[in-house]
Amino acid sequence: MAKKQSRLAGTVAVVAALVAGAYWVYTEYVEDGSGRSGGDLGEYAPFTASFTGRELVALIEALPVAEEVGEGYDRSLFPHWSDADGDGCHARHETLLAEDRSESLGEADCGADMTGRWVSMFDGETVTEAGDLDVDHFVPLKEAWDSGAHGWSTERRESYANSLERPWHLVAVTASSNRSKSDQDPADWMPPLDQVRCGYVWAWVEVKTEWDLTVDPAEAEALLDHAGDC
Ligand SMILES: [Ca+2]
Ligand SMILES: [Ca+2]
Repeated sequence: MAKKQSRLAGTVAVVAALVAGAYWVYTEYVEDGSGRSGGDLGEYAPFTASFTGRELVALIEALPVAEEVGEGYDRSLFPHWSDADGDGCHARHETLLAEDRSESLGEADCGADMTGRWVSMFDGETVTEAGDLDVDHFVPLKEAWDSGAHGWSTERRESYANSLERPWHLVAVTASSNRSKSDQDPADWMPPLDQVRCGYVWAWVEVKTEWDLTVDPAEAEALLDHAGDC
């Protein structure tokens, strides 16, 4: 009888250890953020991203914090839209071609009246007429100006305004969501679609990092706040 009880106790202890181990792995996974990093982003965004919450925090903390300039901006200081590769299709239209999901558009269709299928990452809406989309500068031109681009040459500002190298630099979104964002940073505006919030913060930080832009104190705090949920 005593032997049977001790065998039972041993089994209980092994099961308890397994449960505790599984719980530890689970919480590490969730706290790490790796469970959400890629998420559903590809369904909504024209790019995918792979990062942990900790990596995102490290990227934010590496950005220099500085007050914004707040004066001197004019949209015309960032010439756009340009056709850098001279193929007759400018950056707005190149972005629309690249982000089309209908797979029916080719270079020959480049133009203002394209019909295809786009998913607007800020609000998740599907759009079929190019005219209903704005091509958004992920980090708005005024935000870029205020956080470093005021010191750039016109050529560099033109490169920034028309950059096609990263699929998150310019994104086609519904005109209404782009106008609600306007030139605000994540301290004042985040996309209404919950699923893309971590990816939104990540892409924002990528642009700021790549282009040597600063973050203002309120923006840094907001970015870290949001990253805490990723
Ligand atoms: Ca082109
Ligand atoms: Ca800012």
